Amino acid sequence: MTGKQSVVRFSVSLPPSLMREFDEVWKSMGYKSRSKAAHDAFRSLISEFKWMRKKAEKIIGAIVLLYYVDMPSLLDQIMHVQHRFEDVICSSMHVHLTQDKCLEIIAVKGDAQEIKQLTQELMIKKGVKQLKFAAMAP
Ligand code: NI
Repeated sequence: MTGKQSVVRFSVSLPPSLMREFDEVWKSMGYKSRSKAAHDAFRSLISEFKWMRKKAEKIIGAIVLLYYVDMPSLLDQIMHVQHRFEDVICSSMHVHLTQDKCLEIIAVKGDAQEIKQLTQELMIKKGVKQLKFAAMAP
């Protein structure tokens, strides 16, 4: 095995507005080169795709959930869902954001179908403002 992997160069056709937006984003994020930013964007798309396609495979990631605490019984419901999926939940963190909003970060590991089911059950609850799942490609 040699140390460093070789690279492939190729050309991509994009609308100028998308390229401008991409350049603005990676520069403001602190990337030093477009290649490194594109590399990470590719990696992120692949992770996302693998997660969507996976059936019975194992995945790891985190569910980030923003919800209103003043919705009747929502807190209880969110807790009960998490108890039912305890075999795929490694850990969770609750942050009291404002008077009426909470953020929950749930680290998950295990069966992709089960994790998908968990995110869907949380997502559809009334009072859940936003849910994101960050899948990592192990
Ligand atoms: Ni809270």
